[in-house]
Amino acid sequence: MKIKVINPNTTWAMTAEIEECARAACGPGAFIEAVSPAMGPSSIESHYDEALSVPGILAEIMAGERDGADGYVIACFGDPGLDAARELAAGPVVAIAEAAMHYAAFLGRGFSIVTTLGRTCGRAADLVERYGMQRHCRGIHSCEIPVLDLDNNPDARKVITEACFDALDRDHSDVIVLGCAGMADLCRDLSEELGVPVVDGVTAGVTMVQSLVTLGLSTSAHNEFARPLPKVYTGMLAPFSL
Ligand code: 2AL
Repeated sequence: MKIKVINPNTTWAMTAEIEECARAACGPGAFIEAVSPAMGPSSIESHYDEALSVPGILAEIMAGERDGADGYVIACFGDPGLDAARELAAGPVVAIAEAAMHYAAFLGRGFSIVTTLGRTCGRAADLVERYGMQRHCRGIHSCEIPVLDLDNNPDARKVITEACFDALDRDHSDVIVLGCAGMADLCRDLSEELGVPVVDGVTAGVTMVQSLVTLGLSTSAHNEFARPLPKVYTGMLAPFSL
């Protein structure tokens, strides 16, 4: 089984870290390939970044279809391009905010999301509504560390840990959901330190796709997610014509 993990930002060091976490979660039963698109923002922390990450994601889905990928993970907590990716891919497509929230709902009565910058909290709140998670999500918190500083700021782990403790306390929640793919490597240690389940969307996403592929399940192409109608795209988008 081949699972393609798309880190929609173009920071390959982060992609390598995502790949390592995804491989450790799936074990030998799946071949994981993590990629960054050839075009797009170096990190995603605004609506503008997110919108401009989508063509690169869709190009990677198209390439994955040619290369025989069995399923995909979109590894950015804004879940960019998810619906469009589902229209293109034959196999299942799972995005990390979606996967993490569903896993967290199995593990306690309420979860708190701890993400990077405060300006990304609105998107996370929209996704909570989109996935019907209002009953489970007790709060969305930021640690005010930009995505690309997660690996460079020597205080990042400490700041995120404090934000998680604070979230558990303020929200009376049982579970933490990590709000960025770049936090995947912190998941185990945080869980030990906090004493509650901590869900990272990358590992939730790949194991979810692994399960769906194992069960022979994929996106229904019956109605909305049928393949897009063929038409001409112009200008820079010409390669996207179907
Ligand atoms: C993210 C993420 O997961 N990757 C990225 O570049 N930005 N999300 C976030 N809330 O910062």
